[in-house]
Amino acid sequence: MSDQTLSNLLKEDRRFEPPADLAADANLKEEAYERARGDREAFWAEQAERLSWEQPWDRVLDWDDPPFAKWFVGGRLNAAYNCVDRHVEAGRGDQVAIHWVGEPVDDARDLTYQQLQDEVSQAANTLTELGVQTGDRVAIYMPMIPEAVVAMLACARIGAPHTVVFGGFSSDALASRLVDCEAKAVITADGGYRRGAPSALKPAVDEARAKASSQGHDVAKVLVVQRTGQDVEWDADVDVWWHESVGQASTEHTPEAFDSEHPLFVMYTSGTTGKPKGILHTTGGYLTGSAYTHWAVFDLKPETDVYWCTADIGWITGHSYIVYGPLANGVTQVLYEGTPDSPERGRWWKIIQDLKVSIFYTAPTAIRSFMKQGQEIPDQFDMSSLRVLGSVGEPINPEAYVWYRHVIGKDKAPVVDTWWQTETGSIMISPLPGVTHGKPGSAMIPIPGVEAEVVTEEGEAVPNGSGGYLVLTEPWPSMLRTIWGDDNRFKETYWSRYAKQGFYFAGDGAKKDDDGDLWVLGRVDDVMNVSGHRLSTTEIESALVSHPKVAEAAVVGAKDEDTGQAVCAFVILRDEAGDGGEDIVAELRTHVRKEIGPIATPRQIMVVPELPKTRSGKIMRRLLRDVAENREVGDVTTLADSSVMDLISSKQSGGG
Ligand code: 6R9
Repeated sequence: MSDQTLSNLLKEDRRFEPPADLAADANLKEEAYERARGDREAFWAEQAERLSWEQPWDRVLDWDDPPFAKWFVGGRLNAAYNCVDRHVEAGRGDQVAIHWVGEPVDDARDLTYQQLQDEVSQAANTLTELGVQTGDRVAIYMPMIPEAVVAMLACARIGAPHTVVFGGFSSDALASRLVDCEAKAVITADGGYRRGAPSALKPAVDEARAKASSQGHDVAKVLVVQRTGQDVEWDADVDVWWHESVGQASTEHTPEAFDSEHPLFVMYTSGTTGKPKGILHTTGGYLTGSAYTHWAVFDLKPETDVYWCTADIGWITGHSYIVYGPLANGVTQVLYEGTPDSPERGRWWKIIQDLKVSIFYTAPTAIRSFMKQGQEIPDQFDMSSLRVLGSVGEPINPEAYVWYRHVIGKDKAPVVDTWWQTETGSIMISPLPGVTHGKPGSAMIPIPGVEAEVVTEEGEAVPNGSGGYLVLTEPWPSMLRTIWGDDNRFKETYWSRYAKQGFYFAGDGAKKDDDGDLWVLGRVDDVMNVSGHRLSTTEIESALVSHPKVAEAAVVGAKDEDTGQAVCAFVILRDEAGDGGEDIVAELRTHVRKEIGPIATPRQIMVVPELPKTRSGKIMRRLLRDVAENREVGDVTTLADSSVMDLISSKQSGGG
């Protein structure tokens, strides 16, 4: 890391202590860190006790054949029973499990744990009737409706691993996943609502099924929820309506206990290149990790909290922090179908106000877009119920953190910046809101039970004040078990770089500040090398966003004859900044120079109306690099809005 990079981050000296009331009643206390370190396996066994096991394990961890881990060996449990039935058995059947809020205003529905149990049982019976057996894979391609959660739990209940494909993905993306995991069935809907209009899903399933067939894989059944009532093509041999099958099925279903290492789901995540990786998670360890972290990191009080995670279930955050963690913990939560600003910009804040949400978990990209709209909108709502705020998905820049804490949390609700990945299954690095103080921009320290380090190329821990690669140094229960069908790629991608030390390589760059707290800088491939200096895209973005006229920024390293790579920035201006004035580019270059140093000065700054983002809100820098290097723009199929690149490219040819 360059000295400039480090000194800029170390300039961030705001500190927020945990609120006294939260600290006094915190689920975990300071001592948990030491206790976990003293006997990690005992600590994790204690966390696994949160679940109901039909048969207890006889060994906590089998790490005899690394990197292939087995957790809670010999134990047997059913994930759906743990997320639903046991709460009903404990007398909490009438508690609301899901406050579902549809995008059309007033289209809402509450499901109690009892109702959830009935529907999951019905769906499990239907899947079995359709020929789905334990071990078969089922793809789920759905909008954010309660049936999506029911579908996942029904699969878990019969031991059929699900693979949820984000409802906004193309038929191509769906087809490649159907083929890769050889899905026997697909659960979908006719469509869903987005920005006030019905948008179709079933046609993409029809197309994907045809594409899969042409590649030699036939999907046997497609179960279709009627959500919008739009016309659909119907293949009577394959297609089955949910309301005519699940709706009529028996609500009696006895869950079978499966081995702790039974596959629970496959979640596809894009690698830097090549075909998506099917990340495999198994039952006992994953459920332990998601339940424990949800309880500890959000300081969850299941009896009184109303929790809301705005992720989509097509993303790992939706799996761990909408479905498995929260439901295993028996909380009441909000599930929202639509976009943040439909039909009005204050929609999210109104939901928080009306349902008295106390824990709120979202992504920095959403926070920044609200910042851009201005404080007046959230200020119209009473959000005093909020007590913990979470952030996930990318580094949160200090300005966004402080805005989130101040405007949304009223300086009362702490922000937990949670670092983790599809592969880690659950949160690894985060403050504990009642224990750890907060520093804007830092994910702070590994949670109790997790061991992380920042290391050099050679695998040596870096001293405080230095940067390097983020690794996890000990196995953890919710770790990925492999890449579906590709053990070699699993070893190669995550375990080969530090094979000697046995570290898990996360693919992220990070640094330790002078206190030893961690700052995740983003993917290693987002780290630029300019004239031999390592610069983080995140850090330059953060500097740009700290300028009063800038709402959002994305930075890439473009090939440069002189310096190896050069910094290219794309910025969106705040509404009130208008077009920024004619000197805006010079002004921003000076600003970055001042904030970080001359080495970081962007060679090129383009003012753009939008940035290309994936559906999970990550900026696709690869596409921006294409623009910066004057290449034809590559594959845009995983963008949330593929027209964005046209806007940006036209800007550039227009001399923007
Ligand atoms: C949960 C999720 C994982 C990658 C990860 C990192 C980035 C996620 C972050 C963060 C900095 C945080 N990331 N959370 N970077 N601070 N709090 O996002 O999973 O979609 O697999 O992405 O996201 O780069 O490696 P996934």
